Amino acid sequence: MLKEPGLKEPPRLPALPLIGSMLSLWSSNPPHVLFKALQGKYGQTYSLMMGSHCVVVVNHHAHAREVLLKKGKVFAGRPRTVTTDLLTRDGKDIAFGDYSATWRFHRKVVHGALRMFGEGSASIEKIICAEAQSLCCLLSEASAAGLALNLSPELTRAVTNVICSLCFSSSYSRGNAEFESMLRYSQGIVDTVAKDSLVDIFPWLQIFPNADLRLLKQCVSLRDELLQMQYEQHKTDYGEHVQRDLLDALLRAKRSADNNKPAEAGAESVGLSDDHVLMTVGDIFGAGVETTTTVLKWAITFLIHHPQVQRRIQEELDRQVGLDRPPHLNDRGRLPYLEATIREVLRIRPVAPLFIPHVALSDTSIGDFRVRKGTRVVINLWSLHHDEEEWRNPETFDPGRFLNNEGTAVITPSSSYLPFGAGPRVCLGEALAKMELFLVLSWILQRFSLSVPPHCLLPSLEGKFGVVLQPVKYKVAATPRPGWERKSL
Ligand code: HEM
Ligand code: PLO
Repeated sequence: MLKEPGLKEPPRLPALPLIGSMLSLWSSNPPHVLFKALQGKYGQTYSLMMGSHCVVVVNHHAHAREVLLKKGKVFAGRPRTVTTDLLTRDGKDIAFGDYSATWRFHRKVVHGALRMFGEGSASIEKIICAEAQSLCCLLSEASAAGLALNLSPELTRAVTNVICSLCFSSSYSRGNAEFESMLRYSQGIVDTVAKDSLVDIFPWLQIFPNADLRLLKQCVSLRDELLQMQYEQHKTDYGEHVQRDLLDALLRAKRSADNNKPAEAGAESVGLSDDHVLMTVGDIFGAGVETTTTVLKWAITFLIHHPQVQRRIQEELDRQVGLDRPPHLNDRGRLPYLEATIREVLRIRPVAPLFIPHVALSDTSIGDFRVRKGTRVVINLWSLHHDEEEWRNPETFDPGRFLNNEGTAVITPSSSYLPFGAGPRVCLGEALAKMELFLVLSWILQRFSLSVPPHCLLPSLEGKFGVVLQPVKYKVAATPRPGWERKSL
């Protein structure tokens, strides 16, 4: 055990044998809001018991940075839970997989492949723009017919097609039965996985009938069927010299690991089972779809609440891009107000307000607090992004806080901002997500103004907490902007 002098135990919530701190956690508030409020009584970093597991909750950026960056490797573990084990065949993926040589190899292969097919490739911009265009055509048809739309399935399809093309070189058309099935199973998984539900805290509850667990198992087996189909197809069509997509890249890495030839010079020779390949591509697919779609939905929710922000983005687009061409990725530097708006959306409604829990891989410390090996560490990003000491009026949606005084460049005004995490477990899709958010929002706002349909209430700004924090369903009216009424899209 760590015997450094001066280290002390973090303040601890009351705990009873077996049930842990459950009585103090009983609340109608979602966990990120409750954990923020508990700082008042216990300080910024405190511990609690979830069943038999010790959990340290971190609410301040200095301690969060120590966990993620300074001691990133020490805190790079992940806990095993009943629901994530079901989703990932016992942690054979990247996001929920524990820190190991196979995990490091995996992350490296996927990171390289994402750079090759995603961020680093000109064609990804074309793919995103094609999806943005098809989304705009749909808005135009709906508006001509005087219809308001629930944009959620349409945004999901656009984002899914980008990730499908990256992972499998395929895409879905509107109304495709496989896509409809994917929408249902993915929502089922988001609603039931990794929420610290009772069965994750008390694994023995599995022996009793449990509706959530049943739903999760059904959804996971539907997802696995779709992934397996793609995998079989790719194995049949695989050619040593062409890498079409991420699945081909994983197949190549697997084959060279199987032949005991490291995929790259210096890489460790660790095996990749079929399950590892399937679960990893499942991760990228799931993360790729649910996160970016959720941010787009939050962005539109806040834009509807703040028409003046919409107008300012549109003025910037009119000035910098005009009416004669669509926005390109290399316009990003010329559109600081849009960039600032995206940053503010990611601040005010972080996709993963509690990240995925980290685990201490050895005895260590956070600040002056002793942390034992095996302790789970929850970073409360909600507290970081709503810290009154760091952000003026943190509950107010104000993109201007991310601009310099002249309004000409984006800035990050506080260190208490980590929407994609940091360190060894930093998000793998940050660059791709930023490209998608920028292109989809700029295409839509260049052409349309968004509002609630007449006689409807503004959409709720309260999210539904799950493995991602999602906005509730609502309808949007899209009105073509002057100059775009009859223009071919
Ligand atoms: C992990 C945010 C989009 C793939 C994470 C984490 C956060 C995050 C906060 C957890 C970090 C931690 O536990 O310390 C976001 C946001 C996104 C986004 C805000 C969209 C705006 C994506 C996309 C992909 C992706 C598009 C895939 C292409 C992943 C993966 C992990 C991850 C694989 C797990 C990394 C690991 O555990 O090593 N993301 N993400 N994300 N993200 Fe993202
Ligand atoms: C989303 C539902 C999918 O069907 C499966 C899936 C895989 C990876 C998960 C993702 C879900 C939710 C968002 C997660 C992502 C891995 C990293 C990402 C948790 C459950 C974040 C934001 O941390």
